[in-house]
Amino acid sequence: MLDFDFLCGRETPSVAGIINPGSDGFQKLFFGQEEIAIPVIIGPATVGGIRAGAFKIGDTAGTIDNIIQCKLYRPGSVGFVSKSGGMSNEMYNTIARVTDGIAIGGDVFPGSTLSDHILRFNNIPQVKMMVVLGELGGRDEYSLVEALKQGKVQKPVVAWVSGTCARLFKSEVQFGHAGAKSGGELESAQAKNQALRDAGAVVPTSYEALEGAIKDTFEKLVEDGKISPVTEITPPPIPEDLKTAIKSGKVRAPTHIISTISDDRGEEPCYAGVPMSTIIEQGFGVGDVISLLWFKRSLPRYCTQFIEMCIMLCADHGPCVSGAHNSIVTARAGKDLVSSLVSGLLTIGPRFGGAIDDAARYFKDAYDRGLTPYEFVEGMKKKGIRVPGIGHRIKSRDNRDKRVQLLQKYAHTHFPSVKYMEYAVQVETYTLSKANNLVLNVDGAIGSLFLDLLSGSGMFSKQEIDEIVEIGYLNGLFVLARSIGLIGHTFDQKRLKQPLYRHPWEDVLYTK
Ligand code: Q5B
Repeated sequence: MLDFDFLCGRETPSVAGIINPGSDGFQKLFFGQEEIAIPVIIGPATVGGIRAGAFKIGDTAGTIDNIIQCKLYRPGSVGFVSKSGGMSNEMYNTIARVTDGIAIGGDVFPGSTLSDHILRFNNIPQVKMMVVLGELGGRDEYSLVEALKQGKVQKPVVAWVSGTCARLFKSEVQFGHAGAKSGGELESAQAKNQALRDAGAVVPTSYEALEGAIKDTFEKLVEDGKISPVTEITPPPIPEDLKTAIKSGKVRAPTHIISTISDDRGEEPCYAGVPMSTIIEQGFGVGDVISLLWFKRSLPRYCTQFIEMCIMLCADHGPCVSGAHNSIVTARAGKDLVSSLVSGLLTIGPRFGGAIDDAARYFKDAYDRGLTPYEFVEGMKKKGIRVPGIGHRIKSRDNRDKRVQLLQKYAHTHFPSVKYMEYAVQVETYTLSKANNLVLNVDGAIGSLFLDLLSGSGMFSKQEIDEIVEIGYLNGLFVLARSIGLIGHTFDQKRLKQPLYRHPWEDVLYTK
C-alpha cells in the first residue's frame, strides 16, 4: 500500500495504522526510500479495495509490478465493480488502461451491492462507463437490472456474470465464495446474464468475449468524444529492497561487521572452523573452546588444561572479596541475576582480579629488557606504579596462596619453559624483602605463566604474543572464572531470602 502511495506521488502515506487483532506496537516500513513506523491496531479481513491513482487498501491488485502493468497508479474512465476481490485482479488486467474499481466481496450478505456502486459511479463525472463482474448465486445482479430498467443508469454498463459452467455439473456446486452457489434457475449465471442484457447492459456471449466488449464500448465513447484518452504519465520507480537486489546480483553492499571466530550459518555452528559435533565427539573441554574462540586455534592438551585450571582456581574466593560483596549486596537489593552478576564484575580492575594483563605486560617488558628484579621494582616505584601481580590483602610469606602454588607446580611439570614465571618469583623474593604481603598473587602467577604458555608452546608468533599482551586477553580468564562464583553468590542470597543489606553505622568512621 505504501509503495502504491509512493507510485501515485502521495506526499504523505495513506496508511495510518495496521489492522491486526491481538497485536500491538509499531511496524517499521518503507515509504519510498524513507523508513516510517506505523502503529499496529486492527487486522484486514479482505483482499481490500483500490481507487486508481488515489488509494489502495489491503492486497488488492497484487504486486507492484502488476499494479504498474494495469496502470492503476493513475485514474481512468471506467468504474469497475466485482463480486470478487480475486477476480478483480484479472479484470484490472483486462480493463488495463481505463480502470477505477471496487470489489464488494462474494459473501452471502455483502456490505454493499453491485447496483450501489454502479449508481455511485453513475454520479462521478470522471467515470464514463462501468464494468460489472457478477457471479452465480444470490440475486444482487437483479437490483442492477431494476436500476437499468428504471433508467437510473445513464452510462454504458458492460457486464458478465461468471459461473456459466455450473450447468455442466450434475449436482449443485459451491464455488469459492460463500454466496457463489446457484439457488435455482433465477440465480444461475445464464439467467442473470440474460436479464442484464434485456435491461440494456452490454453482455457478451462468453467470458472470453468480455474484453472485446469492454474495448468496443470504450472505443465508441472515444469516437463520440465522451472520453478523452488519458495522457500517460511515467510512475516513479519503487526502490528495490536491498535483499532482493543483492539476491538478483544487481547491487553489492559493504558488510558492517567482520567476524572470524564462529559461524552459525551452516547445518551446525562452528568455533574457529571446528564443527560443534567434533567438539562434542572428541571430548573437547572449556579450555579447548576458549582456545578456539579466543585464540582461534586448537592448543595442545597441556595448554587447555592449564586454561581450565585458571578458570577453576579463580571461580570464587569467598564472599568478602570486592566482586562477591557487590553481587551479594545487589542480590539483596532485589535485583535480578544479570544485574547482580554485572555489579560484581564491575569491581574487577587493577587492584582486584584485573591485574593479569598488566602483570604480563610489565613482567614481559622487564624480562625481555633484561632488568634485574631490583631495577624493575625500584623503577616501578620511581614511576609511582605498584607492581601488578604482586601483593595481597590476606596472603603473605607465611600464608601462601595455594592457587599460585598449584599453578606453578602444574607449569613446572608440563610447560617446556617457565622463564617468565621464574622471573616473577625473583621479583617476589625482592618485594618480600620489603613487606610480608608482597607475594606473587594469583593475577601475577597467571600473567607470568601465560607468557610462558604463549612463548613455549610454539603455537604463537612473536607478533601474535605481543598482540595478545597489548590487547589484553588475560583478564578475560578472571572475568570468566569469577562469573561462576558471582552467579553462585547471587543464587545463594536469593535462596537464603536475605533482606536488603544496610551497612552498620558502627562500621563507619563519621568525621569532619
Ligand atoms: N605495595 C593487592 O594491597 C593490593 C604493592 C606495593 C609495590 C605492589 C596491592 C596491589 C597490585 C595489584 C594486584 C591483584 C591492593 C590481587 C586479587 C584476586 C583475589 C583477591 C582476594 C581473589 C593489596 C601497603 C604497602 C604500600 C604499598 C606497597 C602494595 N602492593 N608495592 N607493588 N604491588 N597489588 N592485584 O594489602 O610504603 O606503605 O606506601 O595493588 O596484583 O585481586 O582474595 O582478596 O581471588 O579474589 O591493601 O585474590 O598489593 O596494601 O595498599 O596498604 O599497601 O605495600 O605501596 O607501601 P594492600 P596497601 P607504603 S589478587
